[in-house]
Amino acid sequence: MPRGLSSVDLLEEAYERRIRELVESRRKEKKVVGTFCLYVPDEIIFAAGADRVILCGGRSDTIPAAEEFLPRNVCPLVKSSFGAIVGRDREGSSPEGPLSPLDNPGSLRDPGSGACPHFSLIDMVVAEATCDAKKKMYELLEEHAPVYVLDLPQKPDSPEALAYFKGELERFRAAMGELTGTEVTDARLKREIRRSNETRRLFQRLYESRRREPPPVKGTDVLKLLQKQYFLSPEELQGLLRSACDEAEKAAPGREKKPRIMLSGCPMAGGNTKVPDIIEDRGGDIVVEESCTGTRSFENLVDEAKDPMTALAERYIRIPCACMTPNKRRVEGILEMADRFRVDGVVYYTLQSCHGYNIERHRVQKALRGAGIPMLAIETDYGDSDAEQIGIRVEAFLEMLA
Ligand code: BJ8
Repeated sequence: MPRGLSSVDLLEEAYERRIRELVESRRKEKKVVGTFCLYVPDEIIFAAGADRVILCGGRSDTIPAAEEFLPRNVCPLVKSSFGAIVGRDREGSSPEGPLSPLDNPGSLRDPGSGACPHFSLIDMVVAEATCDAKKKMYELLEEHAPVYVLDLPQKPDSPEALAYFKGELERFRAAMGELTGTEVTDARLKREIRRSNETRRLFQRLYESRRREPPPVKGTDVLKLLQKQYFLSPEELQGLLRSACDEAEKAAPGREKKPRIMLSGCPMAGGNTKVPDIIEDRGGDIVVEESCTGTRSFENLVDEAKDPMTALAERYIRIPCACMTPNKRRVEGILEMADRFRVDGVVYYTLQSCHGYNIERHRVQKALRGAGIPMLAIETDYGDSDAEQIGIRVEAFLEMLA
């Protein structure tokens, strides 16, 4: 049976340290930006001397506040994120404990937007033009913080796409320099590219260990590292990843053979572990996650030998998000990973009202069927009302694979 990673136990401590560090940074007037998506290159933010936290919400208790502004049939990730920002009077109501780990970080900023501890620390939201729900939510967010929107080509494979995206990244580079007063030079970018590539290599090393049969680590532990990666400083994250890799590589081989599962689909923001918990509780081994809280966050390094802006544009435009069209490289990637991780079955996970990933399910299913790999589709939200029913379906799927 895969062991729990003891490195994961250090995550909470690291997270608290990070919040204190950000509060301190703010006191010293260091700029902090909040992001919601992998298409925003960290390298440019860090090269400008700013800090970055991700603002994606994975909890259900912030959704009612959002529904005062957003239609109910918007995806839970958008509602949870927005609700955490506009939420009022809900402090301490989370099953995970108080919303703010510090006494009152909200006092550093607009106290009316204090439900999300990260939001109270940021100077600017760096948004991106991905799905409609996010794009329109960002417009409402402008009432709470300055918002910069990074545009993206919608057809990443078209001949003009790369040049357009590179131009957008140049504009973003200038905007970040203006925010912090630090010029984003090529030398600073190259240093940050090397640092981010190192983090990507460590994730790749950790995933490499999961190819073993049976895998040496629990998928839910790896997911926690993936979820918290966007809150930690690069140094703190790299330290945790190194010890996780060492632990995984030294772990004694387990004996129990369980169905090897790939999770594929929507990201699972911090606080959202419902489906992976069910899969592992019911007897599956999650060995790889094809999502933005998975391989999409670290696959493909930035080419360190090239001009940094070209190399960044080339790497980031290849992220196979379902917001893009066509998105063949996502399907190809799923098949390649299913083979490399010797996957027995795929759990295709989507959030309700996420049209991109829900519609793309058809293509993924067809490709997997062609490769003889069974797939179970689960469309859900952040609530627990369907947990039992999902459990029954997952159990039947795992029995079929065993
Ligand atoms: S690169 S997956 S992080 S956009 S789940 S809000 S797509 S309706 S989160 Fe994403 Fe960037 Fe793409 Fe990754 Fe919309 Fe779907 Fe909701 Fe989503």
